[in-house]
Amino acid sequence: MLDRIRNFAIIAHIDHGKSTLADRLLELTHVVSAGKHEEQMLDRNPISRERGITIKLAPVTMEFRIHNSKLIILNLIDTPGHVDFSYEVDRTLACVEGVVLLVDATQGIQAQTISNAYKAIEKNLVIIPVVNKIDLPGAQVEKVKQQIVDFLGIPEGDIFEISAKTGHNVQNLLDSIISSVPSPTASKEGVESRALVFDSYYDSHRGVIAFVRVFSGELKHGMKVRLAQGNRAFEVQEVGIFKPDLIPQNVLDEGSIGYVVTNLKDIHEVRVGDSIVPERSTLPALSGYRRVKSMVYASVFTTDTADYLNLKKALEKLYLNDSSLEFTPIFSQALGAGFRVGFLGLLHADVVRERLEREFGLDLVLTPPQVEYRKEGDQFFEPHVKILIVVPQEYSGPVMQLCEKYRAKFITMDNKNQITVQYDMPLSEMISDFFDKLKSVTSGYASLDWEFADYVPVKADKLEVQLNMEPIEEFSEVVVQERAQEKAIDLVKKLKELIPRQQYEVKIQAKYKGKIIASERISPFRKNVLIKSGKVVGAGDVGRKNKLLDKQKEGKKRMKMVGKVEIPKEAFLKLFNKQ
Ligand SMILES: Nc1nc2c(ncn2[C@@H]2O[C@H](COP(=O)(O)OP(=O)(O)OP(=O)(O)O)[C@@H](O)[C@H]2O)c(=O)[nH]1
Ligand SMILES: [Mg+2]
Repeated sequence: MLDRIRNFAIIAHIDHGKSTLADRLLELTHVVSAGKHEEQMLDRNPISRERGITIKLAPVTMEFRIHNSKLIILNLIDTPGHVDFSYEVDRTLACVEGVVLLVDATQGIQAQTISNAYKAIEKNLVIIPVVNKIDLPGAQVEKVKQQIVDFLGIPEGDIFEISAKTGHNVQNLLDSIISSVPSPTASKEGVESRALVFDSYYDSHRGVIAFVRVFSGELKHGMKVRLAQGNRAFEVQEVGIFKPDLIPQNVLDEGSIGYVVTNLKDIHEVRVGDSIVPERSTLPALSGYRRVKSMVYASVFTTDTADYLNLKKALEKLYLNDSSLEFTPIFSQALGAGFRVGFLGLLHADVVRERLEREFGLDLVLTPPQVEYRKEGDQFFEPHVKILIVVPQEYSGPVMQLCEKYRAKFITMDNKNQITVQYDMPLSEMISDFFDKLKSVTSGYASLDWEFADYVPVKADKLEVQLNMEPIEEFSEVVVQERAQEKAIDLVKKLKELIPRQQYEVKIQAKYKGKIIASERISPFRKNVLIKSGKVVGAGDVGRKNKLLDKQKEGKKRMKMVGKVEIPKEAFLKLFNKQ
């Protein structure tokens, strides 16, 4: 049975055509008919579809008969290319024996091509290199093949040239997947069942559904099992495979990829990376994954404070299908009750915000994503990341100059067809406008990959914003010393623009390490709604006069008292969006 199974993934840099290739493979194996499905059909989340990017791994089982002989079962997992979702790639690679490494013929090797290929190499997976999009007029097939030869050290003849769009040469690639991806290795005789959980989601009718790769033994309906690490027992309600919808099966055999309906009600009990073993088994868990960790944090409030509970419910619901989301309740004097939410990166933050607003109809105020500083005694520590930039040689100078400006330290450089350069950079710098600047100094050619490196001691402190001597938490944040002055000046200037005149003078000050390092003032002003263009309106007409005064009152309701200063809610939105 094992020799009929092939488990493989498609990996690549973002947009190089993974999901499009998956479409063609699904057609060739008759899971779907050509022209009868949406493009990139494995991208099922509406935001994924709209933005044209994959944000979740997607498994699917196909069957294929080679040359009228035996039936082969192909388990494909499509992966996201964007760096924020690289954890999905890690999880996928623990379940397969081989990968198709796609490279876009118009782009060449880019940052996630390299980082994802390294992950596959580390796991000793068979790599099938493929140049995609050869149908495009801008395709540079020979040049890109040479890049792959230099990078992987393989003969040029091993590289496939395909068009995932037209399907050109995809049949040959499929044959090669079957012939060169090894079957799963058989476990020793008599070893008990053990399956790795590589993903899970919550179904309101059937409880948690775990995605598994069976490494030994089998799983079937009615088996009494438990989660090896979570130590939670349950009875298997159903097993099945992805087509890509869930299709029940009698049994999930050794080597296969499928799902298990657990009937457990709490997604936290079925942690990704845990193993399912027989209830009485003493087998340890399979080696799982490093834990995901939030990299950037934003405070999230609803514009209407009455919506707080809806926000809470929405976050809890999203969490059921996105265990990388992390949130804790917070309270702001001006913005009310909210949450501090941790994300994998800026794109993840943006996708979550959009889902909260659209799927749950919420209107939100989000502070700009920030990194989390740690403090031991007086010493601050900030997170650093290792970044990898891939860029054509002629841009290496500007790229290196740019990195220096963002407090980055050079690690290494590799100079073959293109430059790949590594830096150690504070995460706070990377999530500022670094990527935009990188794109602009390289005419869009540079690509960037990053991973968390370490917490590093840094001179930093809280930059405290005061309005009329009162500290305002909402505008204050930890800032490194090198950036304190520019940040302070920028912040007080913006606040001066956004805070309307009050009936008394407002002093805006930024305090850092006990000193005021920037300040502005807003002179007092009394807005008289009864005077318009110098003329008194509504004179004599009491009704009109009251209406105007009521309107002013209404407006006041939308104001937030921050300390003793009234600030319109829009000011927060504008400030947070501009930063
Ligand atoms: N002309 C042409 N376009 C292609 C080909 N393969 C993919 N594309 C297009 O490239 C774009 C990206 O394709 P996707 O399949 O979504 O890429 P992906 O690698 O899955 O992207 P992520 O999952 O977001 O990393 C889409 O507009 C595809 O239609 C190809 O062989 N030729
Ligand atoms: Mg995709």
